[in-house]
Amino acid sequence: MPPENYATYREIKSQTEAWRNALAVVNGALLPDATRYEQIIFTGCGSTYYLSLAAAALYQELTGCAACAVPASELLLNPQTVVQVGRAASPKGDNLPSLLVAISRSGTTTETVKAGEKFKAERHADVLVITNYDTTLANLGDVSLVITGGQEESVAQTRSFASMYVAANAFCARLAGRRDLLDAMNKLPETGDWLISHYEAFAKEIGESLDSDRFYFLGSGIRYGLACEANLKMKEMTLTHSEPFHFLEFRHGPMSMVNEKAVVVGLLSESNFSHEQAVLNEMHALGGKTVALAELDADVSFESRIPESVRGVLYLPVLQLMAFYRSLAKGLNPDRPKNLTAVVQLDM
Ligand code: F1P
Repeated sequence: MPPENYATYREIKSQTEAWRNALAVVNGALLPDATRYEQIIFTGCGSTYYLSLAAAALYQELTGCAACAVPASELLLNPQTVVQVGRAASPKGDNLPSLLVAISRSGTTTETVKAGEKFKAERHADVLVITNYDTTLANLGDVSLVITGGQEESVAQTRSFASMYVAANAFCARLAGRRDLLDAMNKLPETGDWLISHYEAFAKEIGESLDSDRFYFLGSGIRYGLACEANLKMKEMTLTHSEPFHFLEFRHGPMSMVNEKAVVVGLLSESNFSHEQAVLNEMHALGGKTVALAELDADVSFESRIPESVRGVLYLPVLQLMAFYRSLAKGLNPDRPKNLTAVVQLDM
């Protein structure tokens, strides 16, 4: 079957329109003031938990205010282990409230909805929602950013994830008062289109090489959540052993798994390029295949001139295409990952 027959392929290839939609939604929204909050917590499940990791890191980097990311299930079942329970808003109203940013493609994942409801009721917190559908979670949000252009038929998130990620980046830039970053983000869609057309053949070649049987995705700082998401795509679509790590963590044990069947994919930064490239070079010397993505001097070079903090979405399309083509090469259906449904709804 030609790739166009798969919804996943069409969604990956058309995603930059959804990025544009995300920018328009966030630019037009009335957003809260960052200084009103004692802490900001990002939450979601699966892909949207990984998005939360990426967003919390960026929020903290841009605003200097503490932010964390927690899986919605942990916020629901073990809140004392993931947030400062003792610092909940006191009945006297003498401390600042928290802001929960709840992220979900569907807006109907039970853990995320319940965590949002509980957090709002028990902690008198505000809830800001990032989603692709105007459903349960959007109704719960004090502010809801609904990126309808990211909606999709597929189970594995590609266009949806990227659209919500762009929205989260723009949200962080706005709360940090960084108009310059928001303006720079307008160049993302055109750069994304160029990357997709320029590097699709490369993604196909790496994805289709079935002599590789394990993938490691390395990303540090604001890129770690993206490395997690790329690893999830590889698992969901291709049933291949895959793991994410922070770059320098990879030397502390995981590299024992590197051999000629391993692919080590690096989401390199500009700020720590030499430290990160050194890890890839060592893995290459150990026999692994390495793939580098970076602004310049990499197998996939963005050449975007967009500031590092808001260009993260550019890592996604090529890695999504890599998983898509591997899925086809393994005789799988990328639109229907094994054992998965698009939404997890629980009776709890
Ligand atoms: C989250 C999610 C997806 C995953 C899976 C089940 O959904 O975990 O990331 O691919 O198919 O659902 P959502 O809350 O973002 O809609």
